[in-house]
Amino acid sequence: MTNVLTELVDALTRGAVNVVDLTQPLGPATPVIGLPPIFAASPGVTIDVISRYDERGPAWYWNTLRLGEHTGTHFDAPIHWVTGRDLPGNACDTIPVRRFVGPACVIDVTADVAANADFLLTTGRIEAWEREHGPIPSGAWVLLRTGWSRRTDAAAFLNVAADGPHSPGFDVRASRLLAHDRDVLGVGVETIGTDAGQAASFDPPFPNHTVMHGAGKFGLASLCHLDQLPATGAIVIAAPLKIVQGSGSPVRVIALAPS
Ligand code: 23J
Ligand code: MN
Repeated sequence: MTNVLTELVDALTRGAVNVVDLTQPLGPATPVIGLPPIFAASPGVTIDVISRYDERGPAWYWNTLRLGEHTGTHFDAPIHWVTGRDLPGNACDTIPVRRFVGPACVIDVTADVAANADFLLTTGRIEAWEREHGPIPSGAWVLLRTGWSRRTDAAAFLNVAADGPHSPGFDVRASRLLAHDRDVLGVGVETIGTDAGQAASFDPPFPNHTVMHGAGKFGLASLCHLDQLPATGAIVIAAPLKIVQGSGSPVRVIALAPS
């Protein structure tokens, strides 16, 4: 007897399917988003030892964690944004688990971002991608491959200038196309957040958060290894911690990809 799951296990064993880690390490060196100073800031990561095979606990090692929900590779739930505050199933503990698994559409704009750190994905680029790869299916993650995760130095990753941070993102019309016309699960990015670095001054401010979360869609930030995924054909698994009324969560994002 075979079924799709025994075939999957067989494909994993044969190496026909790879498990790709799309997650950045999470620790005290993890950079956190800098918002305009009039807004409250998220803290960095603190890890304190409770015991480490010592007088505090002779046979066990464990730590306490302090961190913001939106730290490192993380999930954005619709309740994160005011536009999604009253939607059903909008928080980490109430989103149906079915929505934590979906196909990936990877849009590669690495060359554009190398030339312009403020690059925004446009509807035209999405439509050009669809002419090559087919329509973005309902329930897919759209992953914006920018090469930004190669910026391993925190200052280069945040890329803050006198006028604020500079990093790529989405034109508001692209966010609307993906959320309203394609019914995606959400968008995933290699940058610190799913809006462009300069998005605090856009109209509306933080347009991707505004549109996606208002439509009940998700976000994934600080992804890596998107260059190991095909444009279509991979499956993303991204399940946030079941934080009661959580607005987001650090997450281990993995993809199943054909070898
Ligand atoms: C709060 C305010 C603005 C932004 C963000 C959080 C994020 O990017 C986030 O992690 O959701 S842009
Ligand atoms: Mn976030």
